Amino acid sequence: MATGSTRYLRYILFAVFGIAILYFISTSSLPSYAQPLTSGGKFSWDSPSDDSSSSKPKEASDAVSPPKQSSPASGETRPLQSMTPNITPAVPSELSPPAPGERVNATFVTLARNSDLWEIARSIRQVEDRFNRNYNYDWVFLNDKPFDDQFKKITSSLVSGKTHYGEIPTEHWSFPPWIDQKKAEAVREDMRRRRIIYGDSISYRHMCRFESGFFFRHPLMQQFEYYWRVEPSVELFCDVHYDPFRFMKDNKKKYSFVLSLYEYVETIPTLWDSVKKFIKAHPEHISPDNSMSFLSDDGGETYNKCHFWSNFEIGNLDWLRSQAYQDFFESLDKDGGFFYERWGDAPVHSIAAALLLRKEEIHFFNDIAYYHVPFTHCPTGEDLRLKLRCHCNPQDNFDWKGYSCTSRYFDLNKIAKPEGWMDQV
Ligand SMILES: Nc1nc2c(ncn2[C@@H]2O[C@H](COP(=O)(O)OP(=O)(O)OP(=O)(O)O)[C@@H](O)[C@H]2O)c(=O)[nH]1
Ligand SMILES: [Mg+2]
Repeated sequence: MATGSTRYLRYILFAVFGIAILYFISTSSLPSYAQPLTSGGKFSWDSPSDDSSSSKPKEASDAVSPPKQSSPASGETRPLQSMTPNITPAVPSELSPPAPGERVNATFVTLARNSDLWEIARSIRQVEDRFNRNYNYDWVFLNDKPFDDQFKKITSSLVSGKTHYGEIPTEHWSFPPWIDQKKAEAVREDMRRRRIIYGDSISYRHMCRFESGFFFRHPLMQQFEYYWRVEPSVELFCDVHYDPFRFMKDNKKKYSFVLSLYEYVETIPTLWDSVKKFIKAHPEHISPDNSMSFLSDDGGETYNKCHFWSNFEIGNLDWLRSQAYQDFFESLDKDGGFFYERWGDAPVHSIAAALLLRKEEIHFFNDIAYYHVPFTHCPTGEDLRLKLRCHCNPQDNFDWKGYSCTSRYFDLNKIAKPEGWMDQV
């Protein structure tokens, strides 16, 4: 019996000893800075007070560098030991302070469907982060159907200025009475067979006609003088460090672009005939200092298909509402090419800008870095890209590639191309 109890006592002693060893190993293997966490104390930036903390791993001390502002607000210097971090997350209660200077009477404008919500949200976020959070310009959203509450809720939370939501009147988003519906349908069927992009789409045609002739006439747009068009899924790669609307106004610019290219010929076979008809009928609207050589290589006989890419535009609304532009649009619209072919708003705006405006009224924004699938405008010039904190790859810049018309624009305006352009050809 006595031998038995000695054995039990020995087992118990071994067990206690084992547990004590395990406890010792487990606690001593924790780094010293973790002690307060495991002991239930509060997390602290306390500085090492003795030599034992010099065993603190390097990475950890780098990762948790103390806050820069170590003095209390009163200006007293607290002992290092009592420095604790402010671990309560700061509530971002304020927007960035507005940039100084007077605002222009201008707005962003977006045509979108409710289903475009998350794609336009991405665009807005970029425009706000790179520019508008400091300028707080309004944003007009237009749709052929009513915007739903979700669309309004999300977009209004993202825009720092006021948001406006408008429905497009039916007359601006339907077949005009002079269009032969049977003929238009046959064209769509033919384009579908020939696999022309958007060739069989009715809504795409309404969209192009609306952007060509009506968005600037919408009641919500009437109050504004300048617009900046933003489409879903676009990107801005650099800070916009000044107000482009102010630039446009102060320099009497009417139209601007960042990307230019050649139009897909199958979509505009008779557009130039229609333009020539307009030029003949309204010579009074053609600017004496126009940019015809951007559009044509033979003095206006044929169209070279060059156009400014209109998914990005900053422009003057009064110009689009002018008699000259109205006559231009109406003349083209009567010829029916929006439905009998698939005329895009990009060549329509571009041809108007090139013919009705003086050369210096058109501006190329090298410093606004932009992407709309599949093309990128990344500013030429490393100094500029660094200064504007750009995150685009200069190799992606489309400006000086063979399918861009921007080089032609520089040549006709006798503007020196930015340094480094040759490396991107
Ligand atoms: N409300 C509304 N907006 C539309 C409709 N179709 C296109 N849009 C908008 O019109 C703009 C152009 O349409 P996208 O689908 O982006 O056309 P895209 O593919 O960029 O066209 P390309 O520039 O020719 O390549 C975008 O802002 C769209 O949100 C439509 O049926 N209804
Ligand atoms: Mg688009």
